Order: sequence, then C-alpha cells, then structure tokens
Amino acid sequence: MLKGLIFDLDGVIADTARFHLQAWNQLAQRLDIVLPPEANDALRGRSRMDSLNLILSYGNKVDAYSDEEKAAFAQSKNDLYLQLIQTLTPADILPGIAQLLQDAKALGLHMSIASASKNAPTILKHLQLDTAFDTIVDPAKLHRGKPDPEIFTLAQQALNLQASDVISFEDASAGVQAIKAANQFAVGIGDAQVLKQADYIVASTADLQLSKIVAAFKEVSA
Ligand code: B16
Ligand code: MG
Repeated sequence: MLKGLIFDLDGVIADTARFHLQAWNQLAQRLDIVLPPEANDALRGRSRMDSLNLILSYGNKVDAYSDEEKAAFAQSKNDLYLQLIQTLTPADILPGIAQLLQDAKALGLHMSIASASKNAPTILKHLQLDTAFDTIVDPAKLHRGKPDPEIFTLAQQALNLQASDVISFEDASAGVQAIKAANQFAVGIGDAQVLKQADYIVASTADLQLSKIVAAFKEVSA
C-alpha cells in the first residue's frame, strides 16, 4: 500500500543539474578535457568524487593526479557551484512539483529526499522547502553512490516503510537503476530511452500528476 514518496533533488525538485554541469564544464576546460554529449546524463546523480573521476576518464587522466589534487579540483568545482546556487529562489522549483507535494500531503503520504548532494539542505532552504520533507538522507553516511540502491533504501527505512510502500522519483539513469535495485516503484523524469528501466516515465516534471502515478503504482502492485 502506498505510504510514502522519495525524491531525488537535482533535476527533480529544482533544475540545479544545469549548475552542476556548468561548474564541471569549467573544471574540464581547465584540465583540457572535452566532455562528450553523454556526460550530460552520466554526471547526473553521481557523487562529487565519482563525477570527477568520470570527467578525468573522459580525458584519459584518471591516474594523472594525486588524491590531494583531485580533492582540490572537487573543492573548486563546489566553490563555483555554491556561487551559482545562491541565485535560487522558490521560483526555481520545477513545474508541477509544488502541486505534487501539496497533493501528497493531502493524501497523508510521508516524504523523504534521497539526493547525492551534500548541498541539498542549502538548496531546500533557498527554495523554502526545508520543512516540506520528513527526512533527508545524509549523503556523507553513504558507503556507495547511485546506481547502488543504498540511498533509496535508507530513505525508505528513515520513513519506517517497506520497499513496496513507496514511489521514488529520479531524473538520472543511475538514479533509476538505484531505485529498481532497491525494489521500489520508479518514476523517471526525462528521456524515455535513457530512463527505460523506470516503471512510469514522463518527459518533464510538468507532466507529473499524483493521481495518474498512483494508478500506475496500483496496477503494478495488484
Ligand atoms: P554535491 P541528486 C546529485 O544530486 C547531482 O545530480 C550530481 O550531479 C552531483 O554530483 C551530486 O548530487 C553530488 O552533489 O557535489 O553538491 O555534493 O541528483 O542525487 O539530487
Ligand atoms: Mg538528479
């Protein structure tokens, strides 16, 4: 029985994915690495260090730097990212999300954030959504990043729910993979080809309608 919703943040609640990409692109340029088009999806949802290693792999430079140098690269990316997210306001909540959260509250559903971002609490504050969720998983406590199911399982446990009680929302293929590995119902937001493992797919958050999603969830759970 549906009792809770679990949300990724970047690319689902707010369009911060473009800021991550902008900041990573700037670092890649500095390191003389050209990011291929597929980097756009591949970088979504991955932890900061996993993202950095992926970028270095695009330039065949995974072993070119020490751990200290890599930590400094990640820090400088995050410094720029922090500047970019200063501009966020509630107007940056993606279309359809405010209504979805309101409808979920009205149904008495519990809600959690499962974001790989250590900046999630700051972003939620800027969006004035810091009291909208029952729990936020602390990514610093994770052993493995998406596509590993750990973050979605922890979010579900923090809500005291079973995998069959929740619907989870993601914009990244790594995230959808993580949800399915956690045996939860996955809503994918974005390119249907990229997110094909999801149980229910919409092109944009504007297309999210809780009644339709719940109907699809009930069909699968029946
Ligand atoms: P930070 P999500 C993810 O957030 C982003 O999609 C990903 O691009 C980023 O590298 C990761 O958070 C870590 O973020 O560097 O801010 O700690 O999509 O899981 O909400
Ligand atoms: Mg995301």
